Amino acid sequence: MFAGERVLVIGSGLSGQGAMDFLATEGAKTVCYNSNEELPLKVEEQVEKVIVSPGVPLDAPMVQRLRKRGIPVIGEMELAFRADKGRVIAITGTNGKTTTTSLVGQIMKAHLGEDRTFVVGNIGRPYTMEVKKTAADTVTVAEISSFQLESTDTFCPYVSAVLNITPDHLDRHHTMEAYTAAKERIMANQTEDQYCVLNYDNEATRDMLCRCQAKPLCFSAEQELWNGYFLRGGMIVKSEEGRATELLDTRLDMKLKGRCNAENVMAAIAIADAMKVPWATTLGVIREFAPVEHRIEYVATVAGVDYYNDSKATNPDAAIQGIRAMDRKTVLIAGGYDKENSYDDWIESFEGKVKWLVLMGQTREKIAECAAGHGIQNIRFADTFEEAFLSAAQLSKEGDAVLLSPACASFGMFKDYEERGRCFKEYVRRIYGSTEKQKA
Ligand code: UMA
Repeated sequence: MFAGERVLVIGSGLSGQGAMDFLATEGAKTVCYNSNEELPLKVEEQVEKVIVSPGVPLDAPMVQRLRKRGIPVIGEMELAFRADKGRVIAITGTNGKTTTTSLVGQIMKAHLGEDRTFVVGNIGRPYTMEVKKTAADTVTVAEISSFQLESTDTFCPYVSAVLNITPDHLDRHHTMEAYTAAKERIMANQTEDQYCVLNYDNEATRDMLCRCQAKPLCFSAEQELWNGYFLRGGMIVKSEEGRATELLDTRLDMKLKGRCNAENVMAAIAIADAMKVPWATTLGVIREFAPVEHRIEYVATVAGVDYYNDSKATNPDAAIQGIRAMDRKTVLIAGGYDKENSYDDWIESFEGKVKWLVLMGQTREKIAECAAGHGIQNIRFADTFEEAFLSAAQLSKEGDAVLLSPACASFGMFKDYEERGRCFKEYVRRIYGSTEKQKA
């Protein structure tokens, strides 16, 4: 497909490396640059195709200059898709896509076998690194971000899913319309013999129904659907022309907790159904599927407050994912060992959700100063982890979340992030125990 062609790969991260290796095996002549680097005129003049990494915006001057020259620009995702020999399941959404993708990945592995299922994309494994292994009987489960969708062209999954769309990444897409349009590209090329899973409760995704060419499969946590998957008193139900079948009890049959996870599970069920996976396989995997420990891990709901353990967020980048996953007012516990990171991007990602910031450890002053610079005033200091926890519990109200997502290493306070996470869960269990006693 690329033999002998001169291809420029922009971005030298994971996707860039994947694309370079893939293109080398195709016999292309590749060069790799980051978009802030000077591209020699000779290279610019000779390039025949351009592959962009997801982190590189399409309005970056380098990309625009190459486009003006009429050189085709596609993303790493599109590059891999064109070489996929099997069927593709693609999952996007503002929240829940990693959980849903790994759950669907496990369901497909249980159904087809480990060697016939590939889990790729935003979840961390570049698609180009796996695509050479695909065959007519394999399935690729891809988590796709709006960044990756923006640079697609012929991308057309057998099953697509848009879990929800709420404001995010506006620094990159500028408007909600542009962000939504990027997400909608997931189904743009689909046809009526394919499937598209949509969240019926979310306005933006419900709106997509009227533009969807594929067979729509809807799920709802709020209302009963004539056709689709919905919650009835905690039960996930499938309805066909009003005929309802109970599938599983979210309270008893799932290790994943919370409404968001009920939605993720309904989406996974719809996808598995479209892939004709037997119910026993799908439901068996869901029953056993556990969230990753210490990574945005739901712990419990105490007095109407949801507690999340994201102790694994030992740097600001990881902590951005933690706060992004919260869909409500949050009391955030952060701080720890100083790795001399910058906290600006992380604090900007709070987007008004953090009602109190409880800070501990060596970095507390530094974070507080940075937060104050971004207009955050509700800050509390704690001398110990226990004090931080108790203050957070006290500052939260019914309907809020308390999130431990420190953005710093645990060194100096704990052996490692796992010990910090276990300690947090222990504190949650303690207050859970005492409120249960009070109720009794
Ligand atoms: N770069 C430029 N110009 C820019 C920005 C970056 O040249 O304007 C260069 C950097 O110098 C660096 C390279 O691009 O050399 C990094 O590329 P990248 O930012 O695309 O990151 P990758 O390492 O290729 O990782 C990407 C995804 N990252 C982003 O979308 C930002 C990873 O998602 C994904 O796991 C990986 O591909 C494999 O598919 C991460 C992410 O943060 C988890 N995603 C965002 C999110 O979930 O919110 C969308």
